[in-house]
Amino acid sequence: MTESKSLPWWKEAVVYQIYPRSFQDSDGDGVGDLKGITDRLDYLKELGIDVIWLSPVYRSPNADNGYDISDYRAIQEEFGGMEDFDRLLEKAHGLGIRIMMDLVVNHTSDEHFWFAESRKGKDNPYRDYYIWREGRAGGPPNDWKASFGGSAWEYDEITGMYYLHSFHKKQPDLNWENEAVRHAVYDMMRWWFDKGIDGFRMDVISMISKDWRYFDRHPKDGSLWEFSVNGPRVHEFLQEMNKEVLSRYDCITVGETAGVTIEEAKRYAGETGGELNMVFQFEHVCLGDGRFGKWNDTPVDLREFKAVMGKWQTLLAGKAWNSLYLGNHDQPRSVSRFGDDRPEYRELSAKMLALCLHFMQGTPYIYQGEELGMTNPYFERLEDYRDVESLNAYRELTEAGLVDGKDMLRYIGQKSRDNARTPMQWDAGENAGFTGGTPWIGLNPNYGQVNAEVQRRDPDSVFHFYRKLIRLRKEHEIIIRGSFRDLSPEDESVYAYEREYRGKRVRVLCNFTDRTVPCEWKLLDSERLLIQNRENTEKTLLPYEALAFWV
Ligand code: TEU
Repeated sequence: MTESKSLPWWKEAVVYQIYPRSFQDSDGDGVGDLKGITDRLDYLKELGIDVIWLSPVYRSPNADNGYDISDYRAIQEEFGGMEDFDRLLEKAHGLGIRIMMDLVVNHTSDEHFWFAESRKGKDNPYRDYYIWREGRAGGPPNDWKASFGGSAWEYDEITGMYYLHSFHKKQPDLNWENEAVRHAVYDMMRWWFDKGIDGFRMDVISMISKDWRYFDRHPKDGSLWEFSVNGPRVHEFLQEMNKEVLSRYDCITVGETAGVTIEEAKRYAGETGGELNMVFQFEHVCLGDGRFGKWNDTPVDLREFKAVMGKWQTLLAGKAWNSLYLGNHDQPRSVSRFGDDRPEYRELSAKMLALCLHFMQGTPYIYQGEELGMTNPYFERLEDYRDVESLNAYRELTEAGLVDGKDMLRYIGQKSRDNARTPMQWDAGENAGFTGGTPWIGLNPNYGQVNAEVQRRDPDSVFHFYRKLIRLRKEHEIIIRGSFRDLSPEDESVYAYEREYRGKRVRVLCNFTDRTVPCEWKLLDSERLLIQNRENTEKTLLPYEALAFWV
């Protein structure tokens, strides 16, 4: 395929995800807000990112921290007003930073006007905006289970029927088979684009087409995923969305596509266009999942990690564009999950992970605090957690006698979504500079040592290491355009890979362990060096040593 001279801007961009609730509070209510983000734009400009992905800021009753939207055209009161959003957008654009919103249209809140109307009666004009079915034998229509536990069907006494909810019962699934729903969504998207936003991250977009052939088939594990990801009409819907909306704007789009395969990704994010720019795959963050999903403390196997990352690097090349991430608001902190968050290794392994990811092909996504090496907080009491997914799982698995309470608390400490949702650590002052009030969730106790103020002053910090990685991506097109080759897939300690472009090669070596290991791949000529996280002039890799160099 002939190579295009210039690439679309989103292929050269670095995206920074903000979870507004936990980023910066400006009015002392203990919850982050839009003005707080605006006040911190200079920090993001210094980091060097190009796009901000804002987790939902729309009006919501917060059953799922904003992923349950009651008004797509209004701002969540705790976050401020539309004028605050407009000011954020204007200042971000003034700094050359684009804004990507979170599009949550697999479901709404049950407090959305559409659902309030839909449940009023079977002949209400909005009835078919949602998915209603008669119960069976005095119970739900079938045994599909919701992602946050329990049945995926909720009984509604007004019309004596059940509605489908893939997640919380306050998040009724929209009926995408209904053309009126689709066009109402497209109208809303255009409304936001016409305000000047630059794109959307699309929440569980692989789930909008349910596969009704499985309505009566008993699910393997009861999970709704089997019947709702990559459904029969999902590509038809996204091609329509692209035609009606996305193709009319110079925008960035990324689909959150749990369950996506390489073949499906080529359809969602194919280079020929027609649907989305890229997708988030989940294979690497689901490594180690077992009988109870992620609820375990199984460590990540490096060879499995390399196999997944290498597969997506090589099999999408030239056919679809990769997104690159290790963390987000749903995942544990990446340095705790994939690195080593013990104090002596936290910074080194955070830099190693960053180097490993940012030298790969695709658009990198940095989750707030990742650029500081923020870690899991390991709260010791269940009452310190807020996440509905964690709390429901604790109750469901312990009450069923499937998991011991102490073990489950340990698993939550490892995998809860709250691990990424503790307040951003700005400084060593009160509440880490996040709020002058009582934070909605506890802080990580290590904020005195791990915070932005300390790291902005330290040239060897994780923060400045990320700044350098972002700069290198812009200076060397081999990072964006080069091919990928894993040099030693079977090595249990080191991730060694190369990028090649127009006869030039860059080699990346990352020691994922706390042991010093021999490394024949290493060249010692400092002239070739692009970046390293620690000094070492031996043909070895010290604990969590990482470097990239010209070959
Ligand atoms: O997450 C969808 C999803 O896959 C989650 O179930 C996630 O993988 C899981 O929680 C990890 O354990 C999206 C949003 O990112 C999430 O915050 C929302 O809760 C969910 O959709 C419903 O909107």
